[in-house]
Amino acid sequence: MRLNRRFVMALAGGGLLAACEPADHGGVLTACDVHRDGYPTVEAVKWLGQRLSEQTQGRLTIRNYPSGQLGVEDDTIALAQSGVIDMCRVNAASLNNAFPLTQVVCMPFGIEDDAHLHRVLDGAIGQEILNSFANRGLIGLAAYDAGGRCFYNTHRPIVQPSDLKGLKIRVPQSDVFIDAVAAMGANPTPLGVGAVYSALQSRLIDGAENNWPTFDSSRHVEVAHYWSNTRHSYSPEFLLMSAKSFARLSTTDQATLRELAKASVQVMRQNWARFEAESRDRALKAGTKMVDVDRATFKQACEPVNRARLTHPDVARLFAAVRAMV
Ligand code: BDP
Repeated sequence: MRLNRRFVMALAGGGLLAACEPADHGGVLTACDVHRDGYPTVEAVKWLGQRLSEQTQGRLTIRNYPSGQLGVEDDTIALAQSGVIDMCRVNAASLNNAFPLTQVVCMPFGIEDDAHLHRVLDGAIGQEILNSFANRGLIGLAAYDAGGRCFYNTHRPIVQPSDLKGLKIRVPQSDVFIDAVAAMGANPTPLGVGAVYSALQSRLIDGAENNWPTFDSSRHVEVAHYWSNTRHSYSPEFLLMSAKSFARLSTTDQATLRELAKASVQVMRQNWARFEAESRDRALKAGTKMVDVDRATFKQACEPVNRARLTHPDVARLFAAVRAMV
């Protein structure tokens, strides 16, 4: 983390805005991700960068900083808003508090499966969410899959909400997740995803909730052996661009970038399906004890959490539309 801050400070001190200025920097757009190289979100942005470079005859390229090199997602969102970096790929959960429309794709048990999520993201609802980032200095370029999030812990199999009682479960910095995990019976503990491995190891937390790929690639699989198939949220990933950096591009380059970002969604989906299955198989082979749960009781426990969000008229309107697409 200290290194990340040093890096950012160096950018800030060393003419960081020049670093974002395509003309001064050979058109290098900086992007970041908390995941490592090879993870489907990182690969999708790499694919996007290669096509962008081809289509602009090398004028524009993307330099990606994976593995959380630029800090936790909350920090990278702020860096993109201020134009210190050009792009960030973050999960919708990190956006829930500042961008309420993102809540409609995170609210517990709101999305049923990948196909339902695709229908929502590919249509008017997805577009409205992407457009909403412009309210606070960001351009929504793409929304990527993240699969179903499930609980995993170091103590015991969780099959019903009462099994979560007394467990400290790490959650992203999102009121939706904090409230949902509390409603399901656990003690929610917000932390950056990069801190989860050591927090599990040191018993600061008892578990977390995430998808198979994060469980496997962030090595949580080594310390938490009980996995419960709750699939309580399909919270997707977003690729966002700094509105300041976007405004510096010509309208033709803006259109090219938007089009390629859209195309990268399909590339990512194909990679994702394979990567998710491989991650799950690897985790099961490594000894993870997977249990199916009574999803109806978890869903019921979360109803007040979702009801409380419906006081926001746009969230209420979009959430009703999401449910109508089941
Ligand atoms: C993963 C997302 C990542 C989030 C992480 C989290 O891919 O962007 O940072 O969850 O829970 O699934 O914080």
